[in-house]
Amino acid sequence: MPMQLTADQLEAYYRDGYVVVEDLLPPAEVDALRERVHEYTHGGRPWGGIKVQIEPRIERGELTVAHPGDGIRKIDFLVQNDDLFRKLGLHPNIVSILEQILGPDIKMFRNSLLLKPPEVGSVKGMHQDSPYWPIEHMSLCSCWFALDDATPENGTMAVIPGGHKRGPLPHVNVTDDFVVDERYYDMAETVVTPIRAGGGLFFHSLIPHYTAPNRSTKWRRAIALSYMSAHSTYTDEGEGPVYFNVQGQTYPGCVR
Ligand SMILES: O=C(O)CCC(=O)C(=O)O
Repeated sequence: MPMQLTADQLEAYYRDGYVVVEDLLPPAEVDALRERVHEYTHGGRPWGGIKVQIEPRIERGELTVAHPGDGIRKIDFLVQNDDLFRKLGLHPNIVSILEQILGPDIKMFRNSLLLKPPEVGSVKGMHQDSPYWPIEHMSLCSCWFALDDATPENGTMAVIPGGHKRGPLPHVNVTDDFVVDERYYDMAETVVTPIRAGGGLFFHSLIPHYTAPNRSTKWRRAIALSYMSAHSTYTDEGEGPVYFNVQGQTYPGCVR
């Protein structure tokens, strides 16, 4: 039987905007995913349709690393282009939890492997996801899946419990980032969420969250798998992209 949230966990998700679920995948499968990431970053595995972003300080020449793979910050579209990551994005344990939250018709909005190399990975400032995304209703759900033990030292996720109920907050541009205006939250409200490799943080697209820099000597690799109900609508110009279908049907006038 695939994993399910208990009634208490589901209530916590609605109340707090997040829930941590450990042991979504057995260790051998997490090892295989880590090995696959290493093949892309350090082993010369062809990128295919995968999109890569480098740490901005490295791009600007402010920081150098021994190997180019040590400076990668983000890799998009692995679920669409890599067999192991597609299996993860469609994993029954993840999808059955999403079905409890989003209902039976589910599309993937994005998947981004987020890398914080040791002593290089930088901060991702306090933000909500929905203000970045052209999707209504603003109630997408992401599973931030930890490929390494994610700790306060290496930059695990930190959230403001219940902050999703404040609605979309004003964001401002700062160097290399787009963050919630500091007048709208207090850092004392944040809760840091350690997660073991193989576990995930399920979180609402309006919850304010951030990750600290990686100040440790260990990698922090995680993949953000973001899903939406197929009843969602696309709010930018045009019809929008055809999103990766996770399960169920598409509805007229809704995301394709
Ligand atoms: O993993 C990170 O460092 C940031 C993740 C994040 O902010 C997100 O998935 O929305």
